Amino acid sequence: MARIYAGWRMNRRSFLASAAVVLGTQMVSRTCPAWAGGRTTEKAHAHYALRIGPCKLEIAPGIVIDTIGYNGQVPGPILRVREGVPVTIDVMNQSGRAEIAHWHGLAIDSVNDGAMEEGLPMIPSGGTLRYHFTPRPAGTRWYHTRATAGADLSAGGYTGQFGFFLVEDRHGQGPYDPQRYDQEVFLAIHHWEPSFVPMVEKMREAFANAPLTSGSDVGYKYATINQHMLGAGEPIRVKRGQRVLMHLLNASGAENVVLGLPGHSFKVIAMDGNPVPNPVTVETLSLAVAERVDAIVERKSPGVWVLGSTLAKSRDMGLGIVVEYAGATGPSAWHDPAPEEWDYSRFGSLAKAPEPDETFTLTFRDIGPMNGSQFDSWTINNQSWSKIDPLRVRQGRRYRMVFRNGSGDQHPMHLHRHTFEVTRVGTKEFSGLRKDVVNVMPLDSVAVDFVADNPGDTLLHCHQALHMDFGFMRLMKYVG
Ligand SMILES: [Cu+2]
Repeated sequence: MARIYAGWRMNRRSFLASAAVVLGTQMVSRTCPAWAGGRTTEKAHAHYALRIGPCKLEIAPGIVIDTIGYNGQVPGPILRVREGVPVTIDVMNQSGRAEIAHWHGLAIDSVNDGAMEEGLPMIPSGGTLRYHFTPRPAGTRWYHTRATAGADLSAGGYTGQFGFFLVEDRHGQGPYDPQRYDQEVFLAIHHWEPSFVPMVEKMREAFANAPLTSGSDVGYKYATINQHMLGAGEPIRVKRGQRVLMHLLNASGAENVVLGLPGHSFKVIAMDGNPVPNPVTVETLSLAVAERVDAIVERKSPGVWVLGSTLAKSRDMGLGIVVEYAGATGPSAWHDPAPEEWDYSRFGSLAKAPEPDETFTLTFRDIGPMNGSQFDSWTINNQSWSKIDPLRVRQGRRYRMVFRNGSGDQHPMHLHRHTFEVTRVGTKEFSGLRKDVVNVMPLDSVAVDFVADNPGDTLLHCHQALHMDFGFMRLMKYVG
């Protein structure tokens, strides 16, 4: 079975180079080399090394991005670990500024989680930090920087510091049954060269080209899937009848996306790495910042197609990748899919979730620019980070958080160190959809339930960098 980062050609030399970096050999590169394939390991490794450093990324002929990546490559190497088997990761910071790496979607302790708000100091430039933890639960997780960018759009989540972190189950499988697919590809989305765009312009543009897919004050010049802009990298090569498991990750700093693939549909089997109760087939996939979708695509329409953004402007920016059937030739084709509303409830179960022991109602508001910033500040119940009271929970109790979006922006809400269950979107109640990020649409409300089962300080925040960095965070503390 092929298991590759789509769009990358793997050869033995580059594979060995990658393996050497992973093992800690000094192979410092200032350019981002062609992706060495996802197979940094065939089985669970006990020890990884990641080097954070500057690199140049040629996303299309003549278009070179200066950024910061892991091990001189973007995306970073796919880390494959096994649930329950301890892993050590040495993170060496050669970026020239303080950094921190976060393991997203894992139920680990506060110190190793990789968030300074939970107590882990930043790694100074020139320093190395050893993380040590036992990964769980199994599923498609990821890792990324948690450095604050603020108004510096060349830092933090705007850089190339992201990669897949796959937690195989205890049998070394998966995270999904390999009988269900013939080929596995990893697709990480990112946007490049951000710049400040006043919100009013974004709104005007959005209304002219529905649906609203961003509420960001940031515009971009380019977008990539893995290392390349649409058409610039190797296509995903498929054969008729193949079932391809796509692991999709929105690793953008501040941009939500909607994707389509003409002539095909996506059977969604997992969200944020957790199998969904109801694997529905859809025409388009919505991925807010930090969300993952694992979907099986059955290859039934021979040709050369674009898997890409449903917005023409975003595809022009590069947001897509070519899918090429064996024997097919010619330019890649795009057709607009029928409009489809992204509805989390379709993937859940109709059974009602148990009542929580306690409910927190959290209202989000935009309070406009503060302290001379060009970017708006954000509040949760009228308080902003860091002057905000923590939520207090007791171990073993079940909690509900009701997110009430009092703004015109979308907010991908992320809870660290826990998996929550989405139990209501708007007026639709459901259960069983386990996630670590949920996107709350403008003026909508969403309820998520979780069991306080992992003591230690825990960060709750919007994953949109411009919101997170301007007040939209709150700590949860275990008490009693
Ligand atoms: Cu937000």
